Amino acid sequence: MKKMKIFGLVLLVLSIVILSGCTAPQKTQDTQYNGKNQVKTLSEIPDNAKKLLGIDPLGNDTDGDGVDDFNDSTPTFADVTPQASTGALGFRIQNILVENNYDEVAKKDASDHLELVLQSTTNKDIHNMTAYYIITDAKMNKTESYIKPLNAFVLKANETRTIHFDDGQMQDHFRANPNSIYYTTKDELNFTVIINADGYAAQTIQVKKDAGGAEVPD
Ligand SMILES: [Ca+2]
Ligand SMILES: [Ca+2]
Repeated sequence: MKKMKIFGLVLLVLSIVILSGCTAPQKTQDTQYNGKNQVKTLSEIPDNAKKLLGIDPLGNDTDGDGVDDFNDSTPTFADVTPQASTGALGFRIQNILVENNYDEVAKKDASDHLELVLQSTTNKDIHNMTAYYIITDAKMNKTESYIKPLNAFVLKANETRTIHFDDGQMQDHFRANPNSIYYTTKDELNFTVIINADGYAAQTIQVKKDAGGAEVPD
């Protein structure tokens, strides 16, 4: 599938999803069609088709590698590996959680999601942090990876703060792909997370999500 243009995959899925008006689309170029029931833009792909494709219905570049989903042959795998930031130690990843079902800050239940506790070790605020995480399902032999700039996030001097990857609706929460294997499989998953910050040494952590898991608060 990784070798297959998503455009081709879109057509395959749409042929399943769109059962009416079966006029065969005429391909005019790699990313566009003309005529009835023909996809012209990424926004025209139905959400249920995006689910089958495993991409984020709210985003145009699910994996954050700069290539929009429509033209990305690997829409859930960042083809560009971010260069690790270098410099003095400015922060640590104090903890990583993948099955926590309670949000201490919001004080309410939460579905399984990726969660990191970042600890500043400097007396300066740290801006421009980026998360890069890789999820591997050995059973399915499938790997996804995502580049997520932590927009507007500042790790203040000497503070410890938790960031979440979920629906991204609250402060310090960032959007994760809801159609990721994180949510669509109960296989054991292995995570590697790298946090980059301009001027500071990149930090890496790994964690395993047990098979089964819990996709709803427990
Ligand atoms: Ca992409
Ligand atoms: Ca990609």
